[in-house]
Amino acid sequence: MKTSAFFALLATSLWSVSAAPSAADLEKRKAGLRLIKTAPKDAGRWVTEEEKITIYHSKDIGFVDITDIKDSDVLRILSTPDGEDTFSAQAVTYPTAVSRQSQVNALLPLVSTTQPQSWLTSLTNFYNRHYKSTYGTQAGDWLFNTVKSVASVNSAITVTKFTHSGWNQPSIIAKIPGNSTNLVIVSAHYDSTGGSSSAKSPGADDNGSGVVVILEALRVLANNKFKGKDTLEFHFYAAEEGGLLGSAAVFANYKSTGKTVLAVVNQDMAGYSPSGKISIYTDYVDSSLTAYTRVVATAYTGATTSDKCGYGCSDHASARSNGFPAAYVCDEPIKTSTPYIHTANDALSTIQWPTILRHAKFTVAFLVEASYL
Ligand SMILES: *[C@@H]1O[C@H](CO)[C@@H](O)[C@H](O)[C@H]1NC(C)=O
Ligand SMILES: CC(=O)N[C@H]1CO[C@H](CO)[C@@H](O)[C@@H]1O
Ligand SMILES: [Zn+2]
Repeated sequence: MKTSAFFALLATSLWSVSAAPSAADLEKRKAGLRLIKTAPKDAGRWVTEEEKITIYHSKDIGFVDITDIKDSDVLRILSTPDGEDTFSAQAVTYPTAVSRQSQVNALLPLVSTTQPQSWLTSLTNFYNRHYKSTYGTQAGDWLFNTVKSVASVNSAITVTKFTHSGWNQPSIIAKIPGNSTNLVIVSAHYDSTGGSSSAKSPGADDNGSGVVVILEALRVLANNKFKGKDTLEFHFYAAEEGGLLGSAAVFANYKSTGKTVLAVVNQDMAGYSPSGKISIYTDYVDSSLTAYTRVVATAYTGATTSDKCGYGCSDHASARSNGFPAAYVCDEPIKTSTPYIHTANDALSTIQWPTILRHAKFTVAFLVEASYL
């Protein structure tokens, strides 16, 4: 159920970033610097690619790279404090209860960690998956071929590379067509970061875990020739660690081509949870979709926790800033989350497989339920 009241931006006296670059800005661009924002009211500062890692990632400061964002609506949303939203995403009415239990319950026993263990081993064996390194590009080729092979059991499924300008690592999109072209999207980024662009960074939990979770959901739905009312997409983003660059390009494209998106559920870390509960984050997201996501997660995986992760936390911010309803699902509240993030110790051995299983089951359940929105 949805109405397509696209992008109802209300005029207000918002502080905003100028979309027109000055001559001095063009010089900085030419020198290879990037303009990043760390908060709604941060006008942005020019940094090197290396400084993104050494100054911001190392202190867990979220940021959005806005160097190439030209859309003034997007810049306005990125400059609006959380909770002071003066825009609404594509308006969708979400159910308050689950309704596809028999279909979901038939699929959940097919979800397993066998393939995720093998995929995450391959992903973490790349020395790093930095979006500008050759390892990062090789990881993209491996992931593209793996997604294609998982999808190949159902010829209705398409798998495409979304190529980016400025770096070689592609984003990858798998699509299970439904009766309608309206989209329900689950996403994760597959790039990783360590202490520098050339440092070792296996990125097991951050954020290889999200990748294998949505890939396992694709495997189960593909094997069962699942077809819903809405079209399902699985997005594997490049360059999240560069400041949400891959997802920004994908959603800018979806906005400019007028796609109808009913839901985007992003998962970044999905493999380390001492609490044993899915955590649904509540800042810089669509509150209605977040409530619905919690309904589905609770129905199929039990009690959930909540937290906030701040500005530029992960790729759901790109969906939201382009006017699409977005939610963020994580493995744990920040305080008790993996201590190994963004280091060489974010290794396969720290992954808790029951957590991966829980998130993969949630993803299957969400996709089946939401495919009838
Ligand atoms: C899709 O359309 C076909 C043909 O009209 C119909 O049989 C099927 O039930 C529809 N599926 C869903 C999930 O709406
Ligand atoms: C920006 C980044 O490094 N990626 C994210 C991976 O997941 C964690 C937890 O969800 C985020 O905090 C990171 O920002
Ligand atoms: Zn990360």
